[in-house]
Amino acid sequence: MSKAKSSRERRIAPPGITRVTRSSINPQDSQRTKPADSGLVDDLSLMSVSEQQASLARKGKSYQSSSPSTKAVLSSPSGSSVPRGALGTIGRLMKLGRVRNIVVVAGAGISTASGIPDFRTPGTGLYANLAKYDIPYPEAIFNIDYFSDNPHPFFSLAKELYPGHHRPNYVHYFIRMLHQKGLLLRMYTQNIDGLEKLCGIPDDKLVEAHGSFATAACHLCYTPYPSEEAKQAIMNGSVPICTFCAGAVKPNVVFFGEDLPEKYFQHAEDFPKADLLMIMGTSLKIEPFASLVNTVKSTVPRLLLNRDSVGPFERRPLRRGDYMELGDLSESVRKLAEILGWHTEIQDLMNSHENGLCSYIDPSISSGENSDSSETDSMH
Ligand code: CNA
Repeated sequence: MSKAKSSRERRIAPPGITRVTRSSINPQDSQRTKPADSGLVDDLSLMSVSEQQASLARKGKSYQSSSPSTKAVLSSPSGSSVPRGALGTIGRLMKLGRVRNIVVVAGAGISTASGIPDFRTPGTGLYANLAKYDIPYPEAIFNIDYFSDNPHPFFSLAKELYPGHHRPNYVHYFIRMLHQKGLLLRMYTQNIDGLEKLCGIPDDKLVEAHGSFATAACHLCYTPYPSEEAKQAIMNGSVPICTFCAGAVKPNVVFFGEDLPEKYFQHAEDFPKADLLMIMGTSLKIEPFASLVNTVKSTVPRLLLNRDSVGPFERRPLRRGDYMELGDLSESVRKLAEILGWHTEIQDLMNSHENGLCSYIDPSISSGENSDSSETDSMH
């Protein structure tokens, strides 16, 4: 135990970078409150919603897709019609070519449609169903000290989360379509299920901020361990043991108190460049990831697609340029895809991929191997 602690304390951040570890504590929200000053947001408010809707937005009401207002349409300069509401606003902006560098921030909610429970959804979330793991408190399952004493609860969960059991869903393919259309600057995901890679989002467009199962290492001395062997051991109910120090090996999923992968620090360049932030399926409760959403320019529109309002979107009034569509994520994303005229293309992509006809995807990705280990380099 003490060995584990001292070992972790030896971890250092890359040169010139403040060491950042994963934490469940959400510090004081640092949302900037200065008024937006760009013409872009002015354009948005003019073209997106009626005065009445804008006023509702400032009071923090969400644009429910099922509400009558979202069924109304506005005429665009090109003569086509776009529904009102958050999706209509963002869809229109995208169609006008005003958005070219989208940063997507995602969480477990994008994978629930693939059959993977998230953390916090009441009833179905992992935190509501932890009795079978026999742990004293929910976060223990991702606590490195707890793992050091007893790796079995995490390994039980890992059996369910290991890539290979689940398929990407419409939301993943929508994000891949953003990339194919040349609009995706980067996707930052907290997920460890590997579905982003599996649907074909390339490594250079993806930051798996909480690591992944693609590589494995000793949790004490960080000696790399063959990921396939680790998987086999975990699937067989045994603990993979480090050949160097006999510590328990774990997949390179970032636990609370552990350093985030080096790739995460790319955010310092990406977020200031973003001209649209899409936040999908996350409760924004885990730091430092959650605070990323506050690092885009104050003039940049942010779209939240989630079942409930979270993070800075809980504030009243909403920041100018903040838009949210509350409800089922797959439905919301599908509506946005329809507004953009991408729905059929996404379905075709999904079908061809599912049929194994899509040559875009690297076969080593779909077989669960990983060709990119750079993100875990800083951990060893
Ligand atoms: P969370 O705290 O469970 O939040 C998920 C959010 O998504 C909640 O606000 C839900 O309301 C929302 N949501 C869930 N399903 C839907 C849906 N169908 N439509 C709309 N909204 C939905 O999870 P976070 O991602 O915020 O927390 C970060 C943790 C979760 C990360 O560190 C992950 O490692 C961890 N996690 C990942 C996975 C995965 O990889 N699939 C699964 C479970 C937990």
